[in-house]
Amino acid sequence: MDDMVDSSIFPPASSVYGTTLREHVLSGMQAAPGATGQFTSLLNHISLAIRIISSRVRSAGLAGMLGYTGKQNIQGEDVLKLDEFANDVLVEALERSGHCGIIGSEELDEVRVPGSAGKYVVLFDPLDGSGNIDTNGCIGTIFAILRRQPGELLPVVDEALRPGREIVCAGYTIYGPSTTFVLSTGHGVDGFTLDPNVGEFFLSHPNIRCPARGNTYSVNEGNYSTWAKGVQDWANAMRTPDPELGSHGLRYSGAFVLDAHRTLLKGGVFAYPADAKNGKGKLRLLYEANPMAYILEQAGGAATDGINRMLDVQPKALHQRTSLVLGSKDDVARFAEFAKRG
Ligand code: AFP
Repeated sequence: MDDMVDSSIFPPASSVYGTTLREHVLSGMQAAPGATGQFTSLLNHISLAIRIISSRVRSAGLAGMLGYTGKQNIQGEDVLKLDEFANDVLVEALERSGHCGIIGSEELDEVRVPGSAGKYVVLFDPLDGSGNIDTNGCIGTIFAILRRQPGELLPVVDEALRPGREIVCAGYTIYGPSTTFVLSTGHGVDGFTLDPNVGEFFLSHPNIRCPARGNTYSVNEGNYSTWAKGVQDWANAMRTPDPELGSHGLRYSGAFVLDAHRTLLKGGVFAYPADAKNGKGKLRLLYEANPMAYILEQAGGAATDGINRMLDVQPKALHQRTSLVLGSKDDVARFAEFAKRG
């Protein structure tokens, strides 16, 4: 008997292979009283969509997926072929899951209502930073999940127009040198890396915490002349070595998902303030700002519209833009001090 394996006892997963995303999500479900498995299934569908997108991104140049579709989205932006592909894959995965009642996407004019009675609302930016695609730069996917409001018989757009504090799960993926999946279901933040040979995400960054202060700032300084005076003063302060805070390096990739990810891991601050061209800011409240704000807060960081907490903003429109400042608590607070001066 001694040499027989007791099949009821798994060896510690780390002894042979790491914890998979699937296991991680499942163990969260088992710990949640009354869980039905629908949320787990929804996340599994999202994870599959992400792996399909990742695979296509990796071969984009070979698969004829570079360049534009010739169409424009509701925001008047030219739609790239990969934008469209990523959107279609996510929409299909969510529809097939049977658990998503309302879909909102940066690439869809209106919310989509799958024919199911799914109890979740999923909002996403299918391919963030898509301006980087044709130059082989980093791009990513960002999403947020909310529970549909109890008692609603018919899904309505208002179910998508809810403040970020009602999010129950948010995540993003970076299609970079490796494919990274960062996820929060409201109990901290964990990061997973795709093993492309196995086709699985493995836990690589458990319990991510954003440092209270960092030594980089991330902003499109090309917009300097069109910022409010307070924001200009902030940028000047960041450029100037401070006796107490030291000096700050500038890091900006043009892909929000990457700039936010670096800020989450290493600390510092990312800012996309309003400017003359983007009077209300550029980033999308529902598809970019809120999911990332949720993740930053879950990791001990902060996110604001410059002054006020991002997750408390009441959305009024699906494609609403916002100014956004996120990162280390102290660095986000420092931005607000300058912004309040006008
Ligand atoms: P999309 O690629 O999804 O349209 O988003 C691009 C983006 O909104 C965000 O990823 C960047 O932080 C930001 O634009 C870059 O804007 P600038 O080119 O104005 O700096």
